[in-house]
Amino acid sequence: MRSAIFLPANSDIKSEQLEARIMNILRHRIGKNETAAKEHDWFASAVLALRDEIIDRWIESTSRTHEAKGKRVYYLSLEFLIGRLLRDALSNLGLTKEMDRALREHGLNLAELEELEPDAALGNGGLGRLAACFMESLASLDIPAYGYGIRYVNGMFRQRIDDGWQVELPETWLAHGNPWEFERRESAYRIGFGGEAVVTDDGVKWVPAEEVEATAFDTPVVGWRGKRVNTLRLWSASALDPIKLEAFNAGDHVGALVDVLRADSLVRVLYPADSSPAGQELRLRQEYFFTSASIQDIVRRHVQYHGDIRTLPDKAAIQLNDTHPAVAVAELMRLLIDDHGLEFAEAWDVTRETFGYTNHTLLPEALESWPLPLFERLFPRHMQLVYQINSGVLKQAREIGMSWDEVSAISLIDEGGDRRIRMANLAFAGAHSVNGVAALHTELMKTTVFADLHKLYPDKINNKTNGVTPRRWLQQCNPGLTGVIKEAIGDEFLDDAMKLSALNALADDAALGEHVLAVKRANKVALADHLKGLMGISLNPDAMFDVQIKRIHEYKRQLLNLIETVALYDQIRSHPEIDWVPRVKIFGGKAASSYHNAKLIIKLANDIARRVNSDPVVGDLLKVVFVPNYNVSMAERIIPASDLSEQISTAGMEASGTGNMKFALNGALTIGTLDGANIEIMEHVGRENIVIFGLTAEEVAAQRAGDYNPREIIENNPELRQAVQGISSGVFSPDDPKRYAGLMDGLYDSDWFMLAADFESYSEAQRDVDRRWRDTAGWQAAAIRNIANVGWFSSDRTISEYARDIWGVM
Ligand code: B1H
Repeated sequence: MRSAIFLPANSDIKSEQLEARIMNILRHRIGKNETAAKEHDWFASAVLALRDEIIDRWIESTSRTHEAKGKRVYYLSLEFLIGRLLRDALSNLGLTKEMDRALREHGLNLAELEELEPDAALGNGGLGRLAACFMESLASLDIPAYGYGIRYVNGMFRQRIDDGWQVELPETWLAHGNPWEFERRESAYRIGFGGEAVVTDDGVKWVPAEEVEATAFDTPVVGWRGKRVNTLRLWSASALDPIKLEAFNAGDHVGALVDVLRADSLVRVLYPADSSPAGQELRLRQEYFFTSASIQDIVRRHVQYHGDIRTLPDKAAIQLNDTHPAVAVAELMRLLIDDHGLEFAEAWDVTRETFGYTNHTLLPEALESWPLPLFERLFPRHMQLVYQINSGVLKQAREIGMSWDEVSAISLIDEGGDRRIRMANLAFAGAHSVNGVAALHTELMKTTVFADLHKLYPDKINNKTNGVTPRRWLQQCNPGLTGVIKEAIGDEFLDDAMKLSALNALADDAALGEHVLAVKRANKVALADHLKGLMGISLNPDAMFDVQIKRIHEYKRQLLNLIETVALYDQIRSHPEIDWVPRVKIFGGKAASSYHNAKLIIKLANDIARRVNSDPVVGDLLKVVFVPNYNVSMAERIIPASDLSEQISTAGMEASGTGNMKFALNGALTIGTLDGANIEIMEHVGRENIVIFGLTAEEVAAQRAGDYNPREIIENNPELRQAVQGISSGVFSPDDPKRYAGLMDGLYDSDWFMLAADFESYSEAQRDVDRRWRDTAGWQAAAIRNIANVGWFSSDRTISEYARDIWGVM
């Protein structure tokens, strides 16, 4: 890796200096004295004091890259699910204790102040959180990088549960201002829409019908030990003409503001769809808006520092986070050809060498495609370029003798029915690297959705198994466990998660097992206290905390978990005398606003909870909790307090999963299918330290293609039948007995997600979990072996692989 002159590894600023800074800021920037200061003023002062420390490192990092004339990585993502930043920045700078002390001088508590920070929830789920982990790892590995996205005014909606139903409320994370961001008015670009492509003496030029301005807001991203501070650049939109005075003076006061509203709508709200695209025009406009601003920014920077645009691939690696920014391929081509005068062929080489594309899902409904007439209306020049790119691609395909079917599968334009632009095909063709996010997913890319493109470009597809940052997902969220690990193996693992493997030698050490157990129990008590305050429910911290937290989606099979919960409930009621393992079943997650079945599953979880939790026969043996408004901060509380991690998607459908990695890192055992990264987790922690059940991806495909008969399975399994019939007949919804009839009918009739096929194996696996739980020492040893062997799932490893194989920066 590059040599570097770092500022001191851990910041050597003292708590007295920090305190002086805070008091100075409170007085001179916030404009209050100690008597007048409210808690938000203290929070802002603490952040600003810390920010001063960050800025020095930020400027130092940036000038280091300038001087080295180094290559930069650009991560384009419509989502960055960051969460809170205060604890992260303090911890990465080694200033947590100093800040704690400084605040205590004034009777303040750091943990309480941390709670005032809203989650920056500019993402839906795994894809957005991965982008946030990647940003942190890029800085930690001292790789010069920019994240590019949208500064949504309203991020992921806040979920309220009203009478068991999800209600979506706007999340106003910017209400108290955002002390982390810097507006960069000098970095502004015009973004066009519509109009026409005009032929001039100087070549083709796009003359848009509308234009908005994109302005940059920069947030510093602090790497581990403050090594490097990178930039997350989020774009906001404004009208070129804030008010149409002519219209205003003519009395049309609303019409005069229409440009402002139109610009504002671009950055107003994150589309709350996970793993399924929201196919509206506004979404396409959002995609182009942030992509164009980012590409213009990258091109401007390159020309400014390096002169010749032809050397772009030597100095810039642009990674497309799924197809949401795939229009970047056409946008860069446009700038290279129309603005910089490159020939098409030359521009195409530069483009392909610059871009990499990451695919995150193979769900057919999730593959983005845009109606051609819409695309052409908004981007007439890009449309021409897409045609030109396509003709080259199709020519190549015909040259190697591909069949008509293969050629039409490769085409960037779907000619079946209404004509549509296939964004994945555009990204595939326009990138030199196309990667999946776990080994199985990457193999399935080659054999299913991208089989024909893979045949044409056999060297593009590669695997980069996802990872998570151990700073946030171990050190910060679980200081207790971090301390126990330090005691046991020293602190090398803080800098290299692979060093956690030293715990293997101690896995059967009784003392370590007890320490890990004690930390887990303390975390469970803390979670139980929190949920008591939040929901008024009392949980027994000695019960097994069995957790499924993630977006609600049928393929993730929360419904399988719920049906098994009902089956368990029925059994406990029939045999309350058996020594059942007490369980707390914890669910959390948001449903896309328009996803009917997902919302119904949330209601079912709440209906089951109400009935089970008030049943005196089961008492403490079974509790069901649906935690409202699951988000990053809630994950940071729940994961360290979990015993069992539910990763039970239909095999072949979860591209990777990243929650699975966080749970294992915090010593939970996984019950899971052979899907996504679960497979690699199993390979790392060992088959004996994970509970695997269910069909393989191949078996799922075979069953679907064959004569799969869920009705027969349900009718022949008395436990399953009773649970399904109970739910279907209104046992949990006496107020509306037919509420779940349709949901359950779907299982009998088609069961696309193979719940019936996997139920028996899942249920047996759960009883196997019970048996393991009764052997406390054995459970602890398995938990330690999980922690010891998931260092590989650090996003530092993932990013090192991207850096080496795709970006050429390490
Ligand atoms: C993932 C998405 C996604 N895959 C469309 N695809 C979206 C698709 O708003 N949209 O239109 C938003 C998100 N998200 C997830 O990515 C996978 O399901 C996970 O398995 C994976 O771990 C994660 C990160 O790679």
